[in-house]
This record gives sequence, structure tokens and C-alpha cells, in this order.
Amino acid sequence: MSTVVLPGSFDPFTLGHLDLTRRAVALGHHVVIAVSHNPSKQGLLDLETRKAAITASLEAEGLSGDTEVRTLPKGLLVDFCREIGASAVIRGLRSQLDLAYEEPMARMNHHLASTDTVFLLTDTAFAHISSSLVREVHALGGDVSDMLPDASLDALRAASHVS
Ligand code: COD
Repeated sequence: MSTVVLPGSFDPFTLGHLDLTRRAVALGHHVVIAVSHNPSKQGLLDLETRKAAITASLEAEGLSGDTEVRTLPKGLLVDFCREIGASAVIRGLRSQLDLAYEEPMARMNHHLASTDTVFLLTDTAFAHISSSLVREVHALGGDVSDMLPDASLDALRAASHVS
């Protein structure tokens, strides 16, 4: 079993992220979910809240044994991969837009440390879901309960005081 890193902001962790994790585990990997603060994105949930929601979501799906949730330290992703002995980075692709965002990062990570990125095409059932849209819909009073694991929904509601 090889260790792979699934990095992201996960603000919040969605059913799309959960599906991505499940599929990486099904390929035989031990998946380290590395939760990052992404300064280019406006956040809602603090890091510890996101990690707790991810841990609870994985537990509820019976995925705890094949996964772990860590904070992505400040610094290069490739250094973190080297530190924990990860063989690759896992990322999801929902669309051509994702590919345009991901391609330079994947090329840079390969240039820096020969770290490869494995892309999994998103299940169409989740292709419209993004954390930022979930936050927006929720903030405007829309129902996001069918896009999130229960623990993420609870965290979102607690953070925004919308029931
Ligand atoms: N279904 C399936 N997959 C999804 C879905 C969905 N509905 N939504 C998102 N995903 C995928 C994304 O495509 C992504 O692969 C993953 O889930 C995580 O998504 P996000 O949006 O939470 O992740 P980002 O883009 O915020 O992550 C940013 C990084 C942590 C990758 C970035 O900040 C980083 O690489 N930091 C390290 C700094 C570094 O090394 N920089 C230099 C080299 S690039």
C-alpha cells in the first residue's frame, strides 16, 4: 500500500471530496488528507474545525483505517510529501477549468521534486459542487444538506449561525 497526499482547503469538506477520498482508497492507497490554509481563498471554517469535520466524515464512511487527516505545514507541498514518504499527490478534476488550475501546480511539483500528481475525474453526480459555491448558497439561505457529509453541515451551520 502506498501513501498518497490529497491536499486541499476543504472549506468545507464536501461529498465530492469524500468521493475522491473513497476512490483513492479503493485504488489501494493510504490517503493523507492535508488540510491547508489557502491565502488566495476567503475562508469560513478554521483549520481545526475543518479537520474535525473531515475526521468525523471519514469515520462515518468506515474510511478511518485507510486515511489520516493532517495539517499541511506552511511551505512546499513536495517537502511534505517527502517528509511522510508519499509517492504521489491526488487531485480531482471536475472540468477543463480545474485542469487549467491544476496543470501548472502539477508541473511545478514534478519539476521541484519529481512528485507526480494523479488526477481522478469527478463523478458527474458531484461535478457541480465546490466548497466556495456551497458557502455562497448556504450564506444566502439555500439548502446544501445534500452536498455535504453531516459533520461538515453541522460545522457550517455552527460557523454561520444559520440553522
Ligand atoms: N468532486 C471531486 N473533487 C473535488 C470536488 C468535487 N465536487 N471539489 C473539489 N475537488 C477536488 C479539487 O479539484 C482538488 O483536487 C481537491 O478536491 C481539493 O479541493 P480544494 O478546493 O479544497 O483545494 P485547493 O485548490 O484549495 O488546494 C490548494 C493546495 C493545497 C493544493 C495549494 O494551496 C498548494 O499546493 N499548497 C502548497 C504550496 C506549494 O507547494 N506551492 C508550490 C507548488 S504548486
